[in-house]
Amino acid sequence: MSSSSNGLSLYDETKMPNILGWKFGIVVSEWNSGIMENLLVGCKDTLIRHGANINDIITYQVPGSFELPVGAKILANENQVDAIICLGCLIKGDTAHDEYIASAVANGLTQIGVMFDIPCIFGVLTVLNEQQAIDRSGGKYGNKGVEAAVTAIRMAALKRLL
Ligand code: RBF
Repeated sequence: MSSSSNGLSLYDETKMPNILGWKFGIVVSEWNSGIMENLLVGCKDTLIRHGANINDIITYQVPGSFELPVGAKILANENQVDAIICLGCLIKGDTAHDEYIASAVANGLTQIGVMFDIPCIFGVLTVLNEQQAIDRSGGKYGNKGVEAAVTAIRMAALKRLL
């Protein structure tokens, strides 16, 4: 996977299912709020464009990316959803905090997905600086919020098929 690719931001919409009636959870971190707003809008718009009802999208806010796994667990315990999308933005600083947090979140979300048997999508930017985050939240490298929504739809469809 190339860091400069548009990934799933450019995808074949005709191959996507109609998701009317499907339920989705979104857990979104508050850190780096401008970036998060763009990821969230891209994510919600994509679900709605493919047929989801706004009332079937449950959004929980958590303080930071580190809290995403527990936020996802609370959401999974309280709601029957087809998939949970976790959105965050970790920007590298002077210390290694970003590596510890990213690794904890990746492990935590994997556990939640397996434990609850619900697709739990890692929509966390792990970038070196703010410009890289801007480029990936509606900028020249697409919007990872859109990609997270597309992945959630595809995984939810796989689960419904089986
Ligand atoms: N949370 C984020 O979502 N993005 C960040 O870039 C981010 N940077 C942090 C830097 C430091 C030094 C610390 C201590 C926390 C940071 N957090 C960040 C918050 C973290 O995810 C969590 O909310 C707090 O550590 C409280 O558990």
